[in-house]
Order: sequence, then C-alpha cells, then structure tokens
Amino acid sequence: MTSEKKCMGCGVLLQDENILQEGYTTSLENDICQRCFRMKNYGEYQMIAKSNEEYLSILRSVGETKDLVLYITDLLNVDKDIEMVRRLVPNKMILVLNKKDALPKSVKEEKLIQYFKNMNLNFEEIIVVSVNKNYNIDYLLKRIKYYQTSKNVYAIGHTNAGKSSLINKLIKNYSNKTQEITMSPLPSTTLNTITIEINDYLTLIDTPGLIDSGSILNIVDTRMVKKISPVKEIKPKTYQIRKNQSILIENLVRVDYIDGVKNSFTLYVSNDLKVKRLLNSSNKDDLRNLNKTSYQVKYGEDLVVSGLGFIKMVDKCQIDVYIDQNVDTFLRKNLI
Ligand SMILES: Nc1nc2c(ncn2[C@@H]2O[C@H](COP(=O)(O)OP(=O)(O)OP(=O)(O)O)[C@@H](O)[C@H]2O)c(=O)[nH]1
Ligand SMILES: [Mg+2]
Repeated sequence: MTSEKKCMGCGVLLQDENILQEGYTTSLENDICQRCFRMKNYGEYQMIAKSNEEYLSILRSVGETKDLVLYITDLLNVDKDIEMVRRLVPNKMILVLNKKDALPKSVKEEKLIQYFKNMNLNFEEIIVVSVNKNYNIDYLLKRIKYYQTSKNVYAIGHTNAGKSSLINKLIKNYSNKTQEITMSPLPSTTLNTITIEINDYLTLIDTPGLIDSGSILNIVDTRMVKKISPVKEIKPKTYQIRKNQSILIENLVRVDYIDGVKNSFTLYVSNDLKVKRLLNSSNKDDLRNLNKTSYQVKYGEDLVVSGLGFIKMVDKCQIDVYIDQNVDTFLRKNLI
C-alpha cells in the first residue's frame, strides 16, 4: 500500500509493497523509510539515481511563491550554475556559504563574500556559516527573521551543500522538536520537500538538491566518497612545479605541467587524499589512459575538479588534466 505519509527523513511517500522502490518500509506505522533507517543507524548509504527534471520543477514552484529562500552553497563546491538557479528562483534570497570549517582558518570571510557579490545576483545578504561547527547560525536566524516575507522559508541548493544539516541545526537550536532529516555524504539524500515548523513564526522547507552530473562523487565508491568529503580543516598542500612535472591525486586525477615558468600549485582537497608530485611527467601511469583536457591557464586562476576541490595556480601556464570522462573540470578566478 502507498500511504499519504511522507518519510520524515527524506520526504518520499512511504510504501510497504516494493522493497526495490523508494519509500519502502516494513510497516506504514514507521516514520522513516528503510533507506533512511539504514543511513541513520548503520551509516549504510544507498545511492539513488535521480534526474534533475523533478528538482527543477520544485525550484520553479518555489520561484512562484513570494517566500524568502536560503540558497545553501558548499564553499568547496561552488556551483557553476548559480546564475541559472537565480533565474528560476527570483525570490528574496540569502546566499549561505557553508562548510567554512573545511577551509583554512586564514581564509578571510570578506574575501569570500566579495567573490559572490561580484556575481551581481541580487542577494539580500551573503552569510558565511559552518553548520558542523555551529558557526554564525545565530546570526543567520536573525537575518532570516529580518528578511522573511511569510512564515515559510525554503532551503535550496546543490546536493550535498548541507541543506538538511542546516535545517537540523535550526531545529535543534531553536525548537523543541526531535525530528531529524537524513543527512549523508552521498548526493541525493533528500528526495522530496520536507516541511518543518520551527515555531509559530517560522516554517522551514527542505528541498532535494540539484544534481551535479559532472561531480566525481557520482563515479566513486562510498569509501572514496567519505575520503573526498572533508570533515576537518583542509591543510592546503603547496608544490613548486615546473615544466614536465605532474601532480597526482589518488588514482583520480593527473595534472601535467606542459608549459610555463616555475609555478606554485596549492591543492585544496581533503587531507585524507594522497597527493603525489612526479618530477618527471614521462613516468608511466594508468591515469594517462583517462580523458585528457588541455587548459591555457591565465594569471591567478583555479582548476576546479567538480566534487573534489580545487588547485590554486599562481602564474599563467599550460596544463593537461587527465580524469574520468564523466567528471567536470573548469577554470575560474582564484577563490581565495
Ligand atoms: N565540513 C563540513 N561538512 C558539512 C557541513 N554541513 C554539512 N556537511 C556535510 O555535507 C554532507 C551533505 O550534507 P546534507 O545535509 O545531507 O546535504 P544536503 O544539501 O541536504 O544534500 P541532498 O539532500 O543530497 O541535497 C554531509 O556529509 C554533511 O556532514 C559543514 O558545515 N562542514
Ligand atoms: Mg538533504
């Protein structure tokens, strides 16, 4: 039977008929589905492949309200399509830059804020937070109260940005509810909207995240997903690098320095990932069989590897990047 009852963990309709389909639970008396139960209690993550179509239609319907929207962004995985989302959702919006704890303490907040201001996307305010460290959450709540246009406030953003984590933090800090939305390091944890009344004046609505089809998280196993997702402050690794040298990250990415002056590459990736510099690029390596993209890097650009992190490069140069063909890489102006 399919009920009208939604799973409190991920938002899908509960059903007790088909174990292979989402929303399955052994008994409709339960509040959460079996997938959420396993993630919460055993850390057993189950990936669900989703298309972005449903999510885009959820975003469009958010855009039809006049309610305040929180756009949650992971500072390590800044969206490429932030502008597209802004067009779909023209509401009053606070940009929430999450996971500050994962960046080195030396990174200045004002600099991050300025970077996003320069996009001219008309946010009411840009606020840096760390949900894990409970950093700036009180201030965020104050500003939510200040900008909200009705009781309802939506949380939107890419999958894995920390939307559900943020809402859970707000529930924990400011309400007497015990409900907990499911959180996980895998993409597409939340499957449908979840509405939570914090108090008489504030109802938060969690939404599923937009999928980044080019994220490296889509192609690695759960063990590697955990390794890639930083839980501690990243200790950036800097390498002086010259022509004919290479940087390798695990067996995931290879960057060959093809041409340019002696340069400095700083890697912002999880500390758990093994990084190696080859002093001679001609050394054989299986990574060479992966898809190759060549970049002409301008002065002061980052190479972003979607879902993994980024390499801050100082001088202009030419590089070849080898990576699985389904993973996106791109250049942008230095974030930090
Ligand atoms: N380092 C760090 N990790 C965080 C923070 N907030 C959330 N995370 C982690 O980010 C991952 C994703 O969190 P979720 O809350 O499930 O993200 P979501 O945006 O709801 O993702 P979907 O439901 O898939 O759209 C989890 O592994 C969290 O532990 C933070 O402040 N710092
Ligand atoms: Mg979620």
